[in-house]
Amino acid sequence: MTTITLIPVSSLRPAPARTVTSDIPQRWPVEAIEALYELPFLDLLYRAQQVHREHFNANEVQLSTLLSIKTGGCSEDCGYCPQASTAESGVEASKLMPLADVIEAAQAAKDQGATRFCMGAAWRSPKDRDMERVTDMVREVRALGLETCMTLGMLEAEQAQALKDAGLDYYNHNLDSAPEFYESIITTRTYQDRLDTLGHVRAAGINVCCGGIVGMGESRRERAGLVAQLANLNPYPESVPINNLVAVEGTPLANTAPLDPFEFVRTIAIARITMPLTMVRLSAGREQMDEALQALCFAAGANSIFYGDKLLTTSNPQAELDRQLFVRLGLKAQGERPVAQTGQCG
Ligand code: SAM
Ligand code: DTB
Ligand code: SF4
Repeated sequence: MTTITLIPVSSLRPAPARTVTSDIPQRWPVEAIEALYELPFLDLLYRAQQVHREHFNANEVQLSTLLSIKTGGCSEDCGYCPQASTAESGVEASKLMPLADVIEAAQAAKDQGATRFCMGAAWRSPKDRDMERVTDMVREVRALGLETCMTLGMLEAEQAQALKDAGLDYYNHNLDSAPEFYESIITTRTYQDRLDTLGHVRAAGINVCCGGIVGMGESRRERAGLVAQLANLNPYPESVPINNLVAVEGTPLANTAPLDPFEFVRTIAIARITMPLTMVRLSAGREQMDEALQALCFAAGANSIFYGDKLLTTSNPQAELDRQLFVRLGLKAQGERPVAQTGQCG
C-alpha cells in the first residue's frame, strides 16, 4: 500500500521578510518552493485556497484587456515570441498605433467590463522620441477611468519617471524563467537587465507587474527557481502574470511538448502561497485550456485574467465565452455587482 507522507506545514513557511541588502537569506529558498511542488495536489490547492481567502474575495476576478500598440519586427531574440524579427511566424511589423485608435480600443474594453488596459510594444526598449506618444496614451486611457499598464521592454530611470508622471499604474516586465534556464531562451538581454528595469519601475513608484512563462521545456526545479526569483523581490510584485507557453509556429519553441496541466495549476497555487497579496494573473495559454482547467486555476488562487478576444498577436477566449464561464462558476468581475444579482458579469 502506498503511504502518504505529510510534510509539516511549519517546514514550508517562508523566513520572515527583511529589509533588502545583498547578503540576506532569501525569504523563499528554491528548496522550500520545490517542497511545495512536491505536496499532494489537493493539499497544495487547499493551502493556496486558505491563503487566497485570507486576503481576497475568492469569487472575484480582475479583468485586464491587452492591446498591441506596436507589433512585430522586434530586435530581441526571445525564443517563445512570434514578434521577434528572427521568428518565421508570419506576424507583420507595424508602426506605433495612433493615439485615437488606442483610445477607441480602450473605450471598447471598458464597455466590455475591463477595469485595466494594458498596452504592449514589441520593443527592446522605447526610444526617447517614443516617450511623448506613449505618455499621451497613458493620460488619455486614464481619463477614461481605466487603470493603465504598459509593457515596452527595458526602461531607463528617467523613462520610468516620465511614465509615472503621466499616471501609469502598472508596468509589466517579466523575468520569464529561472536565471539558469533564461540563457537558453534569450541572448539579447540579460537577467540583470530585467532586474535593473524592475528596479527603475519600483523606484519611480509604479506598481510592478512581473511574472514568467512555464512550459518552455524547463525542469520543475527551474519553475521553482522562477517563483523564488519573483517571491524574493522585496517587495514582491503587485501583479504576477503566469503564462503557459503558446507554442507558435515559426518560433524556436514551436515544437515544445505541452506542460502537464496540473503542473501549471501547481505553479499558480505556489505563486499564491508565496506572494499572498499579489494579483496572480492566469495569462497566455488560456485559449488552449478547457473550462475545468481554468476553474482549477481560479481555485488555486488566480484572481486576474486577460479579457478580450486577443492577447498581443495570439488569440484569447472570446469575451462572451468568459462571461458565460463566470456565470457558470458564480464568479464576478472585480468592481462589478455579484453575478447572481445582475444576471451578467464584466
Ligand atoms: N517587448 C516587451 C518585453 O519583452 O518586455 C513587451 C512585450 S512581451 C510580448 C511581454 C511578455 O509576453 C513576455 O515577457 C513573455 O512573458 C510573454 N509572451 C510572449 N510570447 C509568449 C508566448 N508565445 N507564450 C506565452 N507568453 C508569451
Ligand atoms: C504577460 O505576461 N503576458 C501578456 C502580457 N504580459 C503583455 C502577453 C502574452 C503574449 C502572448 C503571445 C502573443 O499574443 O503574442
Ligand atoms: Fe521583443 Fe518582447 Fe517579443 Fe522579446 S518578448 S521578442 S522583447 S516583443
